[in-house]
Amino acid sequence: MRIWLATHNPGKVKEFRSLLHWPGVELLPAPADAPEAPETGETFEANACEKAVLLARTYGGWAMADDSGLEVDALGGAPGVRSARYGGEGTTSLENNALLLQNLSGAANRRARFVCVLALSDREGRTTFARGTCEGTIGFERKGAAGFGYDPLFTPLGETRTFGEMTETEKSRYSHRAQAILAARGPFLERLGLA
Ligand code: ITT
Repeated sequence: MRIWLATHNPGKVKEFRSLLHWPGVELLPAPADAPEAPETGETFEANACEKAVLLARTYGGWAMADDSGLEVDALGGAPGVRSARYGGEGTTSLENNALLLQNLSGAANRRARFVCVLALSDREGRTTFARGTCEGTIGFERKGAAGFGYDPLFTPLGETRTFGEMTETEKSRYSHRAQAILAARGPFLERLGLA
C-alpha cells in the first residue's frame, strides 16, 4: 500500500525512512510541487489533519502528515504549533534557536517537551490520529550539529546530551516522532486494512 508522506521537511523525511517499516506499507515523499497547507490551526491535530487531507485529496489515495513542535513550560507552551516559524515566516532553525534562548534568558525552569501528531487521511478526508511526546529540558547554548530544528537545545530526561549530540538511532530511543510512529502502528494498519 502506497502512502504519500505530507512533509517538506527533509529532517522529518530522514527520520520516517529509518523509523517506519510496516508490513505492506511504502512511504512516498510528497512531490516537490505539492501544495502547502496554510497550517492555521491552533492544535497539532488540526494542522496534521490539514496537511494529510490536502495531499490525499490532491493526489488521491492515502496520505500521512506529521505536525510537531516544542512546548516550553516557562513560555506557556510556546513555540508549540508555531515552532517552525517562531521568529516569523521563513526564519531559519538557527534564528529560531536564538530567539528561544533569548526568551528563556534568566528562566530557571527549563522544562519542555517535543510533541508529534501523525494524521492518516484517505481520499475523502477521513482522518485517524496518533500522538507521541518526549519530555526534556532546554539548555543555555546550542550543543551538537546532528538532527534538525531545536535538536541542539533539547536534552531528553535521563540523558546528559542534546538530540543534536546523538546519532539518529540514539535520538529514536526517546523521540516524540518514534513514540508517535509506535502508537500509530496498530490503528493505522487497521485503518489501511493491513492488520
Ligand atoms: P512540514 O509542515 O512540511 O512537515 P515543518 O518543519 O513546517 O514541515 P511543522 O509545521 O510540524 O513542520 O513544524 C515542526 C517544527 O518543530 C520543525 O520545523 C522544528 O523546528 C520543530 N521540531 C519538530 N520535531 C523536531 C525534532 O525531532 N527535532 C527538532 N525540532 C523539531
